[in-house]
Amino acid sequence: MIELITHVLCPYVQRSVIVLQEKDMPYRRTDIDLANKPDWFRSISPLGKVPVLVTGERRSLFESAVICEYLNEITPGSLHPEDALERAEHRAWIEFGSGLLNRIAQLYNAPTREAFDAVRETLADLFRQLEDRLEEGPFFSGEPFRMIDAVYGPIFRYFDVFDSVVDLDVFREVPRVQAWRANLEARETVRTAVSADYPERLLAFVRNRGSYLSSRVAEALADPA
Ligand SMILES: N[C@@H](CCC(=O)N[C@@H](CS)C(=O)NCC(=O)O)C(=O)O
Repeated sequence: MIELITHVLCPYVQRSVIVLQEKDMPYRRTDIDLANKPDWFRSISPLGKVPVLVTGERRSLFESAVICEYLNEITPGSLHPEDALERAEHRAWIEFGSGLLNRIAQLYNAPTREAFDAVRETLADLFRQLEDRLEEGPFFSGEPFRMIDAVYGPIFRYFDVFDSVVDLDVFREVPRVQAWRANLEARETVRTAVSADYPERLLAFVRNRGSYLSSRVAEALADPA
């Protein structure tokens, strides 16, 4: 049985989980504490990062993009387009998604209101660029659900939680992005890639960053009304 070494909040883990679920692959999930990494984890994760996939033969693979490609290749059907150029484009926009994740980390770590607003504007610009690339839904390139959709589900999930405490306003005039976001949110494999208490856990994590957003989360939690 395949084992995936995971962390409850990690968006790169979520990509791998979504692909496993899209491909109907049985797997076992082992959550670890990244603040207190077990010794066995260090020996299978050269970069000290999750996800790590441990195959049935007990061989380990690290890096989510590599894991997702491997899972896609060893199972029937492909989550990538058949056309080579289209496939390359998808991979390019997957990389764009990783850039978005770095910006999201900058957002929740921004120490001041000014720094926070600057990252917010950058994110709004990035989503506008994405809007220009999107075609008719429901997914990135229509139907069917692709690997790239597995990458953006976890990205949009952050905003579902952040929006509950602060009006970020990063999805301005991007109706196709908004529709894509809603369709991913409704997808069973995307929804179930995290546990039911993910929003509370994410808010607790952000609250402890000592950042501008931490103070907004603290305010919201103290007075949910
Ligand atoms: N490029 C890596 C990024 C994975 C990554 O950054 N994982 C984070 C958690 S989301 C991690 O394990 N960080 C190590 C740490 O916090 O010590 C991938 O795609 O798998």
